[in-house]
Amino acid sequence: RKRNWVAIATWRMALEGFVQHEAAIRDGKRASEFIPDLVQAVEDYPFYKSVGYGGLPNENGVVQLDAAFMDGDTLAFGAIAGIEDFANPIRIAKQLSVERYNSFLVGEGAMEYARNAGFAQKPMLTERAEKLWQIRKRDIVEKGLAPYDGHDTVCIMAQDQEGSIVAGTSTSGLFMKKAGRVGDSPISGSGLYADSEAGAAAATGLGEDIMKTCVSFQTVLFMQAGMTAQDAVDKAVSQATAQLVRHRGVAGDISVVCVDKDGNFGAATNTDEFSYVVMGEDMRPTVYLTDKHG
Ligand code: SD4
Repeated sequence: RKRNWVAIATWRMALEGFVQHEAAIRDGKRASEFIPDLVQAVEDYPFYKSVGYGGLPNENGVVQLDAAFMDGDTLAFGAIAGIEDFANPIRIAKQLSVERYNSFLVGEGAMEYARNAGFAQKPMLTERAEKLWQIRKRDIVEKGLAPYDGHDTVCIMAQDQEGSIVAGTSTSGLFMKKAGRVGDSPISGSGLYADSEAGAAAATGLGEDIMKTCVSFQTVLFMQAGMTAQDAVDKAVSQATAQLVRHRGVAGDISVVCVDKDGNFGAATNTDEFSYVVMGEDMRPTVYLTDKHG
């Protein structure tokens, strides 16, 4: 046993997956194996509107999903974007992470790869998501509502007993996004980053602003420089927010979770409410809430 065990996930919706897979994790399952399991639990759940099955569709009424996987032992990184009708984007991202080339595929090419590799296909638009899409379309016209709203990416990361630090993300992106729009979630350093020598971080919020600030990479760099998880994430989120405000006058929602190699976790947000799930050595997943005041 080399290091302290710790896992953290964005949003309360990750909780059931932790409970479901707790026994296998307790038995010593490695992070590279259970991170996809935990992400898949969220992808499979039909009532989470922002990830996987039941995720909200784009402007054209089509569900397009982004996902990424990073293994901090080898820096293996795999991602897909704009994929339609595959049940578990995280599994495809994980498989791509071991490819020497072509580790990030989008759209048609990603789907061709996934079909050839035999990944499970499934119509991902649910009746409920379609109904919400119809309502939103009407509201945008009648009430002048902004299309982009209602988006919660799942990001899960852990350090296991051997000291491997692994992270995964999966999302349907922004509701009513343009066809082909890619968010931060599958982009290294923006949506996630993991390095077993330092720690891991991942983000949820307005992808367009997260990409502008590479906030996940910044959080890991702060940990690499010796900051604890919480100090690193506090500084990275406030710095990114201030940078956006300075340059653009406004900053979108940014929430980040992280773990450091000493088994500490951290979470920070520039929003009014951000929930996350933490599991430590006691193997009891717990939901926490934070806000922009810490
Ligand atoms: C995106 N960051 O595609 C994602 C959406 C999200 O909480 O996380 N929302 O921009």
